[in-house]
Amino acid sequence: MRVLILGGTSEASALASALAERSIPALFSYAGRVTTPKPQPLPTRVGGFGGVAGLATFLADNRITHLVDATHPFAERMSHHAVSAAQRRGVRCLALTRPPWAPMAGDRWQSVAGVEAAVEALSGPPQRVLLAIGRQHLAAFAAQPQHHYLLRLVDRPEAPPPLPRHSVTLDRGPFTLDGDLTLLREHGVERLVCKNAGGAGAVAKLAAARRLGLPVVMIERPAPPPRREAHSIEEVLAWLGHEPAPDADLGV
Ligand code: 3Y8
Ligand code: NAP
Repeated sequence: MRVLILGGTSEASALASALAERSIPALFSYAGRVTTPKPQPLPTRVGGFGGVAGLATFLADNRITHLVDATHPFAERMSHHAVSAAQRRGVRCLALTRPPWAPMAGDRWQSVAGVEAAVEALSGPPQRVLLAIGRQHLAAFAAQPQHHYLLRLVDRPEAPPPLPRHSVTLDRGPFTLDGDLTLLREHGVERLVCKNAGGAGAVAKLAAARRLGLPVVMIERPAPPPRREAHSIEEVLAWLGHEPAPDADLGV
């Protein structure tokens, strides 16, 4: 057995630790989106594979028997490529993912279908808006230049984003309620824009928004390809034929 984990999420990190603790032969993969990705307890490769064909070749060359797609729910292309490459090579494939967040009492969510719809939702008078969607889609918000944007990024952007009024806060999650309450209060944030990532790593901003009564533009996730899914480390270990140790704390 040799496992390839497509990473970049808290769940991927938890799975990497679980496999390393059991000495299950595995590799970890990052796209190379940030300068210093979190170290993993597994041999790690960084960078794209070169499309479906490149991933299929990688699977064959590295004698991968099981592919776990533990990428983020918005890593749409990678998830489609994983299913296609695994089918092409006859490699077993499983997605480790987390359910989307659902609104709770007190939430003021406006659900939108994608980044363009989120931009459209910001029509109106100037506000102070937290854009907690990373770096890859910032330029789209230039269509609503009237707002002051607070950008939360992992790395400082090489060039300033095309937003006339903005400030940057550098931070990588997982985030905390106290930290996000402080951030929203100190910057006088009036509205949030975020992706429905699910999981625990980025949920703090939603609890903070609820506490402060702030509206949230929630970008709903794209539909994943037809695939087998797991929502816990235990399910992945069972799929691999390795039952979890009885005393293991495998919460993610
Ligand atoms: C490179 C690898 C771990 C994994 C930690 C999770 C939690 C913290 C919350 C906010 C939202 C955002 C962003 C976010 C979170 C976790 C998880 C998660 C959101 C790292 C990481 C990589 C990336 C890539 C990066 C994207 C960006 C998205 C920032 C590591 C830290 C906004 C997604 O500068 C860039 O180009 C950044 C790109 C893709 C989305 C975007 O479009 O910009 N993640 N994030 C991975 C690779 O190279 O393969 O260093 O850990 C991982 C994590 N980011 O083990 O603790 O599980 O989701 N990541 C979103 O949810 O909207 C921040 O600010 O509130
Ligand atoms: P994406 O748009 O779905 O993928 C674009 C291309 O990036 C893929 O076709 C592949 O290149 C490469 N790639 C993506 N993930 C990879 C991985 N784990 N290992 C090797 N190559 C990878 O992906 P994305 O949304 O940019 O996400 C990139 C990374 O950031 C992933 O690890 C993801 O889990 C993490 N992340 C993303 C988000 C988000 O909001 N999108 C949030 C948190 C973490 P080739 O075609 O060349 O193979």
